[in-house]
Amino acid sequence: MAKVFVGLLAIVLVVSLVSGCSQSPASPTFPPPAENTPTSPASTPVPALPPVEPASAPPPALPPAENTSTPPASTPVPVLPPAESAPAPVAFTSSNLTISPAEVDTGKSITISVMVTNTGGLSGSYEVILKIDNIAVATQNVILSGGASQIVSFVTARDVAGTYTVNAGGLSGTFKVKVPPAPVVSTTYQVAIRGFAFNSSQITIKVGDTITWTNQDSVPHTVTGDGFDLGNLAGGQSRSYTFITAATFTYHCNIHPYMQGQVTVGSGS
Ligand SMILES: [Cu+2]
Repeated sequence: MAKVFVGLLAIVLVVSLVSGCSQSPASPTFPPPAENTPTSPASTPVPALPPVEPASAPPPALPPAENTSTPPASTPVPVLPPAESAPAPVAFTSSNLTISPAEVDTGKSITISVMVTNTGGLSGSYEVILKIDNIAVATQNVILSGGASQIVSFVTARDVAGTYTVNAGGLSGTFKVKVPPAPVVSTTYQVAIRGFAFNSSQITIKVGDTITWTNQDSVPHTVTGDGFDLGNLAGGQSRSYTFITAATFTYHCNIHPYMQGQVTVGSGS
């Protein structure tokens, strides 16, 4: 009989397992098998993830690529030697600006000079520009070997009085142009000696003026004054005297003292 019960139990168990019926009292024993099924499928996906990581291995491969690219980048290094072979580029400086004379009459020449130096090691050219009142009026081109200097000169003139600014080769200065003093305009006055008298016995002149006396009589007369004496003037003879001092001069004829005259010399403003 006991064998029969065991056999029935076994059958019940098998039937319940096959049917998957949870209503049987043996259901508590099912959970373990159920757990096994879920865990095993879930565990397989997880291992699949690690393979993804190997895919990230390519990055390590990139570095080598970079290494190969860097060598080309190092090619600029060869460029450095050429730079060393050109250590003395052309470079110009200006110095010693001179303006002579610093003050001049209108229309007179002014010489403007500047020293240009090539401070570089190579020969080169430089254009010196002369500006007067910020307007370029002349240029000169100089060619200098490395370390050489040259004085560049300009000559100019201005017809209008005033102060002018100069810029030559970047250096600045000034010069002044002034109107020359008005030329002294002198006048020559005529005084006749006629009829034993000085015609225009009183005359007013200015410094620098000249008086010419002419003896129109047939007898000699003299023109004798304070500080001047023209001596004897024969009939028809003329003599002149230029007054250079502002003053009043009286004069007479030594032969005929009653013949008198006066010259007033003004400063001429
Ligand atoms: Cu006289």
